[in-house]
Amino acid sequence: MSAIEKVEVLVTGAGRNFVTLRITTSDGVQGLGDATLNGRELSVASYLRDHIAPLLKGRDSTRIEDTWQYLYKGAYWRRGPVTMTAIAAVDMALWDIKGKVVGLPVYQLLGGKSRDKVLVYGHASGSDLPSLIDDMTEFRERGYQAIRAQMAVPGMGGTYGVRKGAIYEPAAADLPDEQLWSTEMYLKFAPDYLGKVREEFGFDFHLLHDVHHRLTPIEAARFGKDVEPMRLFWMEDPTPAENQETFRLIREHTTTPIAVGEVLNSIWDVQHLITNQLIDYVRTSVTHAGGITHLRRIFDLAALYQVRSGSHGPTDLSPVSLAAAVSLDIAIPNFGIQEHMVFAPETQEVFRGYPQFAAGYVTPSEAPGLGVEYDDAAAAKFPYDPKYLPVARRADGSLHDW
Ligand code: GCO
Ligand code: MG
Repeated sequence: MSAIEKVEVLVTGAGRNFVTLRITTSDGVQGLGDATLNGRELSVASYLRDHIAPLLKGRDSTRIEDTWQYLYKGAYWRRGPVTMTAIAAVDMALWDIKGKVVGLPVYQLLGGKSRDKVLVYGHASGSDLPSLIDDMTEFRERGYQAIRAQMAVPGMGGTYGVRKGAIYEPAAADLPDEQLWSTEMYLKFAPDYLGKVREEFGFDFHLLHDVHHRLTPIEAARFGKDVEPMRLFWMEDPTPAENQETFRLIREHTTTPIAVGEVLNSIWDVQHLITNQLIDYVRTSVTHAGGITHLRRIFDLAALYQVRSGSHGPTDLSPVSLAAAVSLDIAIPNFGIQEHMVFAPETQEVFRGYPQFAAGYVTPSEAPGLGVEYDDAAAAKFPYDPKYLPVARRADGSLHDW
């Protein structure tokens, strides 16, 4: 038996804040797991350090499923982003260790390749139409075959998904940024600029758009109908997903494909959406939805209903998360697309060996395990600095979903 000997929770602010779990076995094999929950990082660090690490010491590192069940059922309290992120980190680290022990990349342990490469989408954005078009041009030139387009709505200042310079969705120290939201203005401008993007670049690439939970079901239905001529690959998070049944109304009105899941954490959170075929893509992330073991279960359920994967993968998840997601993407039969962004230089300094982009696709590392290494000395240069995501308010001052 190769027992778990050491459990370390590593926190760094390398480009963004990241929490990484490192497990070392009695044979000296190390595994990494991503435990980053943007804006609430230290809650997961504490969950791991104070409540999970003592349970792991001495356990058989090869028993991945049993450890998952032990941590899930053993907590008594179920689900939720903090718990599921903590369990995910342990799960990824144990898959990483198993791969290293047998000398195979993790995707081989998941059944091997179902495809040669993993289609990814990049994020183009702009504060106005000319800058969005410029950014789209750049993504096209870099070889992206799928691009998400987001533009600031005039008069609304900054909004989600629009980069400020090189920084994506900058989180704020002290208090969250307050951003204005107007559904009326968004519904007026967004279909229009998505149409202009198609006019400019045509239809020989996939165009995606993130609504970021901002609309009511009937507004989302209207939006979906309005953008049908643009043939989106998907509209993402058209309405908040806590009430899964609410998607039926959107579904009944539009053929625009629907993607949901980045804020959801378990198979039960997406069960109704999937089994009623209310969505086309499930976007739960390997970090926030219980790791490789649990995300595989979600994708297998989805496959029965012709729902495909579309894993969440912004740069507020670490390169370990990307490596784990791509291990699944390459192996599962019902892969759809993978979100992809270029990590900040500081992040690249700390994490090495993660999947790299080439001509529209990424491929998993052939190194044993997940293939990612963590540089402690580099991480120490970037201390953790607490930050918050913004909040959104309507003109009357009331809070809207961000
Ligand atoms: C996406 C997301 C993210 C989230 C972010 C919050 O589609 O990539 O919407 O950008 O806003 O992950 O931390
Ligand atoms: Mg999103």
